[in-house]
Amino acid sequence: MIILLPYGNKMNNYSHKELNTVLGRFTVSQKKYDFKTLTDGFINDTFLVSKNANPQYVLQRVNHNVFKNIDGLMGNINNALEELNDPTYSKITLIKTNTGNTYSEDDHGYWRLMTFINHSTAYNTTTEPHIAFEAGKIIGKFHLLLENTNLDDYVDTIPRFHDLNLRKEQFEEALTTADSKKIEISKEAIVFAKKILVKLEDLNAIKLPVRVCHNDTKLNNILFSKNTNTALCLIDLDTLMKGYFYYDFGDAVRTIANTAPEDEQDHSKIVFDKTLFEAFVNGLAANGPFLNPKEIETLPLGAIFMPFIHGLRALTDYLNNNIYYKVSYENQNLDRCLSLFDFTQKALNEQDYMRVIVSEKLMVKRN
Ligand code: GN1
Ligand code: MG
Repeated sequence: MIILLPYGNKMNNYSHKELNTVLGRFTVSQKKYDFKTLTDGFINDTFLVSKNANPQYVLQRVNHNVFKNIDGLMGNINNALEELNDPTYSKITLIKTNTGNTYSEDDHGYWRLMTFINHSTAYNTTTEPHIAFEAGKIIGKFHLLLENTNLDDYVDTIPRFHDLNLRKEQFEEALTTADSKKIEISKEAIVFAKKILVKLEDLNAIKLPVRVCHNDTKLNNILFSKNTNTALCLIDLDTLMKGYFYYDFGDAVRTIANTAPEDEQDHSKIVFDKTLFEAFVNGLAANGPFLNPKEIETLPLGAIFMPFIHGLRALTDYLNNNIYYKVSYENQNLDRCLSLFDFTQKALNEQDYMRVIVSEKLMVKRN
């Protein structure tokens, strides 16, 4: 098997000395820190910074190939951090550089340093309704806190990130250039993609309020208290930009109602778990009403839209020979696609059920 090196892999090969030099440009006490590479992300390079085995900070090199507008991205995060003030929301803050900036640039790229919340953890998957509930509660809180933020202050850091027309064009383009063997291997996925693309066309026509969304609300982007399992905050604010609520709903559902990881190869392990789904929706509802009826109507489709669009992007990247996502083996993008498409189908089978649940729990009851 060919093991492809992760995209931009050199980043993970920094020596502690080099990373300490980067840290020296930030306003932290100058000690010799230890670094551990965190490998869960597919885009940036992330390091946990510790002193005497105590985690203190998270250092990140932002992937400039993906995020072209670093100033805009950091500006978005700063704007949101100003609004995310609430006793039940623990936010992560950015540590300034010695020159008062929120990031530092060198030959290797753009670096930023963030505070680490002690005794916190994140989960890739869960079987616990309490975790699903807490995830819903913190996502709802995040949206409530950002409800009145000025949309004009936010730039689109990845233009058309969740635009299905763009993802369709990129997929069709990949089909014209891909290796014929790859097309053959993924032929069932290609047929499925074409079918679902038609099904989701109507979603575009619905007029919805534009909100500042997180746009990557998979479960492992939520931080939990290790002691109480209370959700603390959302992390990874890079894709924070304008969008529709169903994006954040759907991305959470794909990783919470499914107890299997997103590249699970044994599809019998991929499930749409109703207990977890309901716990998640209950968590959203615990914030009181904050969605309009049209937004609520789109949620069941959102729960197929998000796994599907991620599956489609993974398929496109597989056909393009893994130029976007970091992969640890050649067919990982295809495995992610097949698993995400499987969940898409399972969520599609539960459309009527989801419609009942979201309307029962999230619609304002009028007497
Ligand atoms: C990427 O690197 P990470 O895990 O933050 C991707 C998300 C996907 C995710 C797949 C900018 O995020 O959209 O949900 O992989 N981010 C970007 O889990 O493409
Ligand atoms: Mg991300």
